[in-house]
Amino acid sequence: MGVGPTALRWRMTLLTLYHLAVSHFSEKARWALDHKNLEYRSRLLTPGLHVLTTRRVAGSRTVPVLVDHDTDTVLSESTDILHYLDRIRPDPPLFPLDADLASEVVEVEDLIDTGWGPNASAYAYCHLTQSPRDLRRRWSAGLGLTQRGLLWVTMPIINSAMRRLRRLSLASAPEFLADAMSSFDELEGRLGANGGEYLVGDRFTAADLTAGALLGPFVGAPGSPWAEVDPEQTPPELLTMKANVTARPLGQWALRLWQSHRR
Ligand SMILES: N[C@@H](CCC(=O)N[C@@H](CS)C(=O)NCC(=O)O)C(=O)O
Repeated sequence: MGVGPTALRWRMTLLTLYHLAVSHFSEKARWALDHKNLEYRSRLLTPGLHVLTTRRVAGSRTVPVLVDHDTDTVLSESTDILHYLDRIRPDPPLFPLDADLASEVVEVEDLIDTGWGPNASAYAYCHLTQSPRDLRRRWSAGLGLTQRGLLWVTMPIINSAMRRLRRLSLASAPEFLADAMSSFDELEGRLGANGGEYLVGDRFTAADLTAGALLGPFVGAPGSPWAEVDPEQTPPELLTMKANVTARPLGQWALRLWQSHRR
């Protein structure tokens, strides 16, 4: 039996990425893989039900998860994925060779990952979970028919579980926003102090990639999974946040980064 070009390509692909279309941490891993020009097999999961897969594959709850079948490596933290990709494909580097610059990159990346990332997302979901129907429509992007059906059935349970587990409510929203914006201010200060082109040093690093990916949903960058969001089905609070973020130097910078550095 002959082997077609598709089958050949699958057999040569040694990396698999488990991810969610609208997840900004997943975007961080996708951006890194594309930046390194690495081919990978994409496993797009169904939101909520993704845990069944991530627990089985990586013993963890969140996406992204990267598997390198060649070395039997399983990674379930986006930062570990970036470091790993730098090891297996050093060029172009994401972490500088200079030790001082590298530790600054790690520090800024951590600020984005733990400050901006989860708080901005929690703020968005405080509002998005008010309307499970609109959220389901948003989450359906990129999914096949079966996955959409599963989402349709499970959405009410997932929506209320998310609200309970992540303390998402209209009352908790302002605190998440304040925490997100304090990291945003700090990042913007660092960008300005470094000359306005890159967050650390004088070239693109993991810090810039992380900021670009995690700011993606909040600037609605053209070409990103968040570009096509319908303003009619978006809570006004999120439209206001997007307007505020994109009016600021860091938001403008993120939009430029998507144009100049996102393959
Ligand atoms: N520290 C993790 C955070 C990943 C994360 O929070 N992923 C979110 C999507 S953006 C997720 O999987 N949420 C679903 C869940 O918590 O069950 C990383 O850097 O990879």
